[in-house]
Amino acid sequence: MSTSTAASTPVAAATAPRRIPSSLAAVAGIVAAASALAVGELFAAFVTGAPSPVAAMGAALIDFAPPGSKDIIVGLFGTNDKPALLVLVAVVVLAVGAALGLVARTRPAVAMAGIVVLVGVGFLASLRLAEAQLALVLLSAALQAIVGIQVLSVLLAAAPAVDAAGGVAPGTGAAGTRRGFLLRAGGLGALAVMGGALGRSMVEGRATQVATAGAEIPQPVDAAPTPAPDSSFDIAGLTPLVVPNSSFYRIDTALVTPSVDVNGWTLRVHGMVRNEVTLTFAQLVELPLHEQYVTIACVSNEVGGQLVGNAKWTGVRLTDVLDMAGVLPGATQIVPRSIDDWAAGFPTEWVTAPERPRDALIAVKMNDEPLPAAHGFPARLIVPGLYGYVSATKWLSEIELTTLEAFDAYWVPRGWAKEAPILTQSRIDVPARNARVAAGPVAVAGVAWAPDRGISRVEVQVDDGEWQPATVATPIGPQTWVQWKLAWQATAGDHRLSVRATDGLGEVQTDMVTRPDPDGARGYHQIAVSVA
Ligand SMILES: Nc1nc2c(c(=O)[nH]1)N[C@H]1C(S)=C(S)[C@@H](COP(=O)(O)O)O[C@H]1N2
Ligand SMILES: [Mo]
Repeated sequence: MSTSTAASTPVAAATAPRRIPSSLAAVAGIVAAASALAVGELFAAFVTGAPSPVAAMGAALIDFAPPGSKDIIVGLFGTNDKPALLVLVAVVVLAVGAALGLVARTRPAVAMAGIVVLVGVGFLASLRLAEAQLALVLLSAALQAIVGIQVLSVLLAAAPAVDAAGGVAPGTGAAGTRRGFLLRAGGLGALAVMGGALGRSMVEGRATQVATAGAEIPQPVDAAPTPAPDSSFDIAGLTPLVVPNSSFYRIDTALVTPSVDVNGWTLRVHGMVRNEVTLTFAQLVELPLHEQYVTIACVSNEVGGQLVGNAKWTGVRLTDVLDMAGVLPGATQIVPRSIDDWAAGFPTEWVTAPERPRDALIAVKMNDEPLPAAHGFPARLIVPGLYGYVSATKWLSEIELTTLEAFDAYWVPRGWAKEAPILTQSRIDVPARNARVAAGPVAVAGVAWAPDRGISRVEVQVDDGEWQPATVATPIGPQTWVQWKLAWQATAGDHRLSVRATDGLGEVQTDMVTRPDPDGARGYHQIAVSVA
């Protein structure tokens, strides 16, 4: 009979399992996951109180990361660790989406449940954040799940099915063509990418807008003098004495830069004090404003690294605010916390000891501008001589007086030292590492720092030769770095340059090499140079 082949085909289709090709199923899953992510980002962009699920998952990753992995993240990605982490989270989510697409070929219900679980992870991560409001986070998660499930169903229905032999199974009714599937998947995928990117850029953009608005800051009572001409050298490639805000290093755990409305902002001083004090921004900046140059550094900075910078800071003396509250005897630790609940912690003695008082500032300006959002708007702490993680809280919201035993700052239980004064370090900026230079006089120059002991000497060694004294520029003060330079008579061949500094107390920088954890990297910065 002429119908024999037509009649046999449905039988074959019914016995051999018909499936969507795995590549298309994976694409369907990826597009579904991307759509759910995009909904989450857009929701976060328009509704405060529902944080970005991608950022929330990244934050959870940072928080649950084992000690030392901050180094790995910073090391791998430099100061671009945040975007890289967000990309990593998104890639993992899309990979899970692809897997769910494959599962959906045989067990659609399990795949749909998988999407709910995936959205649920973002939901739980979001709830950990300070700005999260349960109802809004729940609403966002519900929308993400609905959209994810819808997109997956639509794409699966649009995909062509194949029989066991790989041929397209005819007479399957709902199943579509490869072309139709790809058009739908491409369209929905493009929408998801555009929506997600728009949401992301809106979330990031908001942080910078708020920061530039509405902060009236009076003039300081003692303006820091402009550094004298002899405090810096004019050498191409040498780090500027004062680092501009736009190129200042940035380190923090905040995946989304906190955007603080200065009008609602307060600083609360509490704990072991006679009277708790709460100041609005206007009340804070009515107190005498002081100005000083201070070099701050990150404990994660490798020898020769860039996680250190010097700026002019304007702010209220920490001790003025502490005096308003009246610190009780026995309050051995100062714990400054941020609006995103990050905390530093350092000995009260560091800023109050009469024999060595350090002018710690509650800074509101950086290089004559209101603090940039990335550097802690509207107020942060700057404590001369201590690494950032124990002292330099950005987006400051409260200062608690407690004991050293009662509380450990954020990074301490994660494997970093409880007390962390900045180690003496020096760096060669020019010539660049592995540079090729012509024989004859070559300018060697860099920076050296030991806040707040100051730098008394910098020496350079060529290969295994004598240590030669470098010319040190006039320091602005003991709490800032100095530039140094040396005219080197370079001879042909490959050479190694080393640098070492001596602090203001006469102590030579140690050559004992250590890793950054737990209390800062030690050792001399050395570079290779070839001279022709
Ligand atoms: N709120 C908050 N403040 C913070 C941090 C943080 O993670 N959160 N990181 C600290 C660390 S480790 C350093 S080194 C300095 C860096 O300051 P900067 O980004 O302005 O250079 O900020 C400190 N203040
Ligand atoms: Mo740091």
